Amino acid sequence: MSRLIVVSNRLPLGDNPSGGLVVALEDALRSSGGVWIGFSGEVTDTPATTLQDHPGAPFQRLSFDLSPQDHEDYYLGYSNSILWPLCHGRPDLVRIFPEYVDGYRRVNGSIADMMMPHLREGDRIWVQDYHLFPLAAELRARGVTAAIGHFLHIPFPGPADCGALPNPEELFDWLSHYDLVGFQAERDIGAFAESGRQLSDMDHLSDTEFRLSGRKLHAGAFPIGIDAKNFIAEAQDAPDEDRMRSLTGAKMMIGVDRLDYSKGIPHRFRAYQLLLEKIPDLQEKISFLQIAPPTRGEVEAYQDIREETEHLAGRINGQFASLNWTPIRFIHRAMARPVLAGLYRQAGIGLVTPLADGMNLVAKEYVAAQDPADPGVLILSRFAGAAETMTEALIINPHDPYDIAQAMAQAVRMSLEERRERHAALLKGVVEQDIAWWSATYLKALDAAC
Ligand code: GDG
Repeated sequence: MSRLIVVSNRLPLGDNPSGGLVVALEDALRSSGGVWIGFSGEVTDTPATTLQDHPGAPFQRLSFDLSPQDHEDYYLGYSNSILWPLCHGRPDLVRIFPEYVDGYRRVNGSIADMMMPHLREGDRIWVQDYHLFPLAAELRARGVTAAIGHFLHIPFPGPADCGALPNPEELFDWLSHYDLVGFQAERDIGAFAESGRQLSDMDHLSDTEFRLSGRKLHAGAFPIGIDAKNFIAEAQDAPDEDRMRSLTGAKMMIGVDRLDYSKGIPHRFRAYQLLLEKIPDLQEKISFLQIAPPTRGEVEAYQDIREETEHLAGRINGQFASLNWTPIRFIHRAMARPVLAGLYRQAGIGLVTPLADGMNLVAKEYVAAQDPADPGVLILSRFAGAAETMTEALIINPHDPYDIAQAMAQAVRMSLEERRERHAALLKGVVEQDIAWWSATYLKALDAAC
């Protein structure tokens, strides 16, 4: 079997992997051998690269630091102030500076330089996510002929958003050097096909084959999953947080998201406010726990979303709280994974309302964590990639507070029989298309594409 080279923005450096994606990529590396390459997380004036053996496994980890300038231009700049907002339909939040484009090209070129001595004949290279679009082009320019695949974890932008890039033609040129481009959902292939048709010389050869800048490119949808078996076990073993229940005596609704403007957190707060106004009987019978750990705090748009969210939570609590009931608890820090699993299990409603999202793993974790005998109800945005497969959830339009509030009321009142039916169907999908399925399916398609 040929070796696997994984490149991702962040390299997990601990000895005990956490999170389904890390486990899956490590498993793939373990069975084929190879190297995992990524940013160490260190921003320093004297950036270094470090090669380490992975303890007890036949692969190595190659990490690189970033200079403050590269971190600003490549990571905070082009990746998170241009690509992220555009891929999530927020051109109003884009900040374009020529240094960002240069920095993005520069860092991808340096990563390619750094990789060259570690590549061998017959390797397969799997590039993860939007930070690294130019990597295949950079490697090809250095003579690499290996199979190179890309997987995009976030939505692919449609023509209007793609057109707001400072360099839309270059994006398609970068992509043309991959053998396989993987997306989360069918809708992303549609957006890719349409944007490519309008903004580049791309020809559509078949449902999954395109010709771009004279090269043939395969595209496919590979919906990412979670480490379902482990997550189910973790939720079953989680200590029952009786404290939560006795504090509220109410049905708990949970939201878990990085505090990102794409996740629709203020929209769901407003919907909850509407619910409490329109159906006062539900006051004190429902409570909302929102966990939203901080992320990318250096980017202005993230400071704004924090202020908006805290303000709304305060206003709703001020309007409705009583001596023994707090309508919203908003926690702006990360919880340990087992605690999270236990909280999902206790929550009668899982609220996942992004305005745009590649997949959304929280939706899958919530389903996996439920007690099948008495499961909770998932409310899911139609704009999450997960909505393509998780059709038994209550699917809502996250821009419409009436629609979300109506789904909340429906969830509170849903019969046990209906909850069980919906949950059984959802769980089947989550278990069958788990993270191991995802990586195996992608790598098989990469082999086939070459
Ligand atoms: C990107 C795409 C795509 C959250 N808070 C805590 C915590 N989390 C964990 C969740 C979940 C993960 O973080 C978030 O995953 P999502 O999929 O919801 O969203 P993104 O971070 O935006 O991920 C997304 C994903 O990539 C994979 O391809 O699905 O669309 O945007 O696992 O549980 N974990 C812990 N404490 C927290 O407080 N331990």
